[in-house]
Amino acid sequence: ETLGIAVVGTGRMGADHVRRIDRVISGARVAAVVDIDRARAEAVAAGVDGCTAYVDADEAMASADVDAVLVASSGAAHEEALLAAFARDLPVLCEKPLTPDAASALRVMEAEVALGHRLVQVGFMRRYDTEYVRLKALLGTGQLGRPLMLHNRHRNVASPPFFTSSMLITDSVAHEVDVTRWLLGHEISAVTVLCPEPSSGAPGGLRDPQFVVLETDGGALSDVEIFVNCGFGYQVQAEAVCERGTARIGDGHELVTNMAGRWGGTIPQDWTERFAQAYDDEVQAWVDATRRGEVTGPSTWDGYAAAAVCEAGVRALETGRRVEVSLAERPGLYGAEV
Ligand code: ISE
Repeated sequence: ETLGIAVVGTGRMGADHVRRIDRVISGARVAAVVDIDRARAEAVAAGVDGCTAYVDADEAMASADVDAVLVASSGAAHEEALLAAFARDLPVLCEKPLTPDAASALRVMEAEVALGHRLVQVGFMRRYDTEYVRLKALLGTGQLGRPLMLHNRHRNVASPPFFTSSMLITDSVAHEVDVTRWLLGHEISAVTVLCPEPSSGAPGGLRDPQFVVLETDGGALSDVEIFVNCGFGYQVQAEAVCERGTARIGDGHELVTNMAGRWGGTIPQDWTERFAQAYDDEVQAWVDATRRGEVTGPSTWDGYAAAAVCEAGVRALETGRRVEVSLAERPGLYGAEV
């Protein structure tokens, strides 16, 4: 049976997911869209057969057409939407961040644990990107030996007007926090943030770029250059340095052109382009698992751990100090694997 999905939030990511569910993936349809801006919800619903527009998420979730929820509203609105979905026992794909801070993420996790079964997959889409998947598989073979360091570069063309210095960590580096935990199978134990004199291309007062160092409980280091006003393109690169070799992804050398005395390629301009395949596979995997009655992929624990690390990161940015991460105990519901 086709899965009826309510998409909560019809901004950039929500609208892209509506298009994806409607036109790209199989086994699901967009039954409802929700937005506090009624006109925006109605405009999106008008483009999809059999889709109803709502202003209130709980009302959409009460509809008999809705079997599952995709939360793509702003991070601050996630907790309320998640708890509403829990009250109706509806499976959820929740865009990152799970919630904006560790305390609210912990509340969501405790509510899911009280239900006694998983309902949430967190939208850390890089875990579905074919390059990251290959890197993880290679590290898993042990051929390169034990990973010692990860070097990450994360560049955006320009930051949106509402971006703050701490959002470089909570909104952007959140992805490297997740891939570091996932690739290495370690938790992150401490964070240090160093900043050069900001780029003249950064909007007034924004600490951009930043250099973030993550220490893991498995004795590895992961550094992140986050630069959200680089101006030239969207780049996400990672290199694992291991005892017997290194492995690198994100160079974007798939298509190399020779022309007029130069060689080169093109750089994507944003994440919907760079991670299109990852998003498609992520949402398809979520739909397939949901139709089988399963919940897979990054969990509420992963969302909570990312929130706790990012919160420590923001304190490290503000104080200029190394800040240790303290995590709650990992509930049995989420198994033993990082
Ligand atoms: C945005 O929210 C994302 O999730 C993108 O993947 C990231 O590159 C960007 O920096 C964030 O603001």
